[in-house]
Amino acid sequence: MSLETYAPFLYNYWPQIAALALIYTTALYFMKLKNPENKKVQNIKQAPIASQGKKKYVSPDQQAEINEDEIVDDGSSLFTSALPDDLAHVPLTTYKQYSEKEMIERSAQFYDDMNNRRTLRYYSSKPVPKEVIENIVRTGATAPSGAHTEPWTFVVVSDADLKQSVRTIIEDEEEINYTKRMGNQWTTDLSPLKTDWVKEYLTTAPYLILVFKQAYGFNADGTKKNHYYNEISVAISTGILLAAIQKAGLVTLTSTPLNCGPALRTLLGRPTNEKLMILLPVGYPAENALVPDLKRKPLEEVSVWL
Ligand code: IYR
Repeated sequence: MSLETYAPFLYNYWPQIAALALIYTTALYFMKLKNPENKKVQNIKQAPIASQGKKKYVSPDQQAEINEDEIVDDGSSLFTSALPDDLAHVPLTTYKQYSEKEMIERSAQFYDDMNNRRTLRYYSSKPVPKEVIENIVRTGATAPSGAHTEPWTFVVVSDADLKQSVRTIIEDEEEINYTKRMGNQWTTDLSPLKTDWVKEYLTTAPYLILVFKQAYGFNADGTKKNHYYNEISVAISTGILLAAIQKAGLVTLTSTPLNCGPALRTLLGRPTNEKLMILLPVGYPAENALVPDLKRKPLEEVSVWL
């Protein structure tokens, strides 16, 4: 019952077979190294960093944490709309027209208000009425969305312990971002703004609004519901939120805590179809708060008129 009797080929050629298998697995390994894109989800910690050069640089914030834009279409011939089939179409009674003079004044006034908006990193802990924040969030949620799916969740945090937990998660991760992930070009670009991984505003600002996009939703029967254009819908909503914060006389910071999404989502008890897009501390400015003296591009530089 020796190998020689039962598998003479294997017995005679095992060194050659072993060598071939080794060459084959080594070749596979190197081909994978050269072409990592076929990996479905890249681990953010393995992202190529800028200083390593050569390879096309994909910044960590360009890498999706979940596969967000999967559109469900099972080929069924029995589709039902997420909105009621008999949805009424009613007269536009809320529209208000202004004279040309009023339009010019109003648009100039709004530009002036918005042009005075500044991203702020230093906050007072002075309390803000909850009703103001409720109105701000309501305003953000007036944004248009793909097929009116309203694919957003605004998580409003005012609890001191929870704010501290948010801060700990973000500071731990941001330290790695600044020292390892962002790369020299990115940190050099940011250095005039004097930012770093210490985020005091996360505990001093009376409110944190964490804006989540819902990559998809659920129908009443539990099946997946498509949230078309969910990312741009949430981006528009965030813009409106910023305008509402400004209009209320408060300040904020458009913070995008890199690689903290899943940990914050878990901390706040949000489901896996939701992905953190932006975190906005909201409050009054700290006394003597400084802002970088930035200039905005003039109209001629930001627009083309044909
Ligand atoms: N998210 C980091 C880094 C940062 C990135 C950009 I782009 C900025 O404009 C500012 C900061 C932070 O919040 O510090």
